[in-house]
Amino acid sequence: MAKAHTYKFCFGPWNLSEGADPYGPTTRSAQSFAWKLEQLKHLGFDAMMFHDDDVAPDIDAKSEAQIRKEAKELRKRLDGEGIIAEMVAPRLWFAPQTIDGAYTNNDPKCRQYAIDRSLRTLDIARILGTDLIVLWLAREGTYLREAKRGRRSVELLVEAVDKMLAHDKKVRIAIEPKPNEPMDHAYLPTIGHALAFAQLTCDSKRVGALIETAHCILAGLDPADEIDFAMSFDKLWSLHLNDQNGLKFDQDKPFASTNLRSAFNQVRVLEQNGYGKNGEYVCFDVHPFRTTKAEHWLAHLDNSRRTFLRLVEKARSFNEAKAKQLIADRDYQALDQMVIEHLLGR
Ligand code: XUL
Ligand code: MN
Repeated sequence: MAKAHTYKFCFGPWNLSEGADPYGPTTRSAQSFAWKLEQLKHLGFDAMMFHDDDVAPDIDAKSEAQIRKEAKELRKRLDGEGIIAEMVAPRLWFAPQTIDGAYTNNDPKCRQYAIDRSLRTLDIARILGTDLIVLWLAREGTYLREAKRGRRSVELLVEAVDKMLAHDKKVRIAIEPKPNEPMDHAYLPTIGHALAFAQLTCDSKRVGALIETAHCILAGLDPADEIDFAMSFDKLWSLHLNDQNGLKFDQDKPFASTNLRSAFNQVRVLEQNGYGKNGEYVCFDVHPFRTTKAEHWLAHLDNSRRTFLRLVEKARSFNEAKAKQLIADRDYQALDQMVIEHLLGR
């Protein structure tokens, strides 16, 4: 077990969402961005993750100079409040140009839009003081596979990432895989795909991954194994912990809400691999339930962090010597019960 260390925590403005879903409107009235920033420190979090248009709203209508100016203003505010910018991600799934994909769009003008916007995101990140860009490749896939050629799509993704790597020689790109939603099938659905893809880029050392619990579950994979896999390559540069109840829509439930044992195993492998020792943050990509009243708006973030810290204690107090002995005896029945009783508090 790696030496004990403390974790740093992070969330994004979208994690204080208003409760809208595809079937109904918001259930809480919108709060200002300033309010969201204020809550971060109160909750004991250290950093915020940003989409490009959190920094410069209505970004497509703004000049580069205006975007830089707004990024500088935000940087000043963050410095003043002692908040770190963990990453910036281009929100490439809202614009009319990205209806049929961003980097893999069949229309070259639309692909150019996606690349131009991504390069601006890199400029924003530099101003905010982070070298980490997250790419959730939301619409890089198809509703039907005959609509695009898979191999061509991989080449287009490489081309786009290469342009980003060339634009800023210090930037690191973390791919956040998700197998589906909004697309039927996404092109980089798992960590294995993301890390294999990195090898095709012009500077594979600067292309890594971000793991989200719910996305692993949607791919039918074990989140703890995905974490171990990425960390075997030193490529886990960020983390979105949450939970997910089976193969349904992306639920972004509070961490451990569905599967406490899986959450324990995720924390245990983070501990074993020393996640966070190179400055990585534990981010919670969680949403309040639609039913949540405004006065309980922050509870899902506070609870996720509390649960995480309790599970760190559980990982650190797990009787590893006893587990090793049971493994040597191949007494997995006893090992199973030992884990259950440990989580139950005995
Ligand atoms: C989508 C998702 C995004 C990314 C950031 O499922 O998880 O919120 O984390 O673009
Ligand atoms: Mn996420």
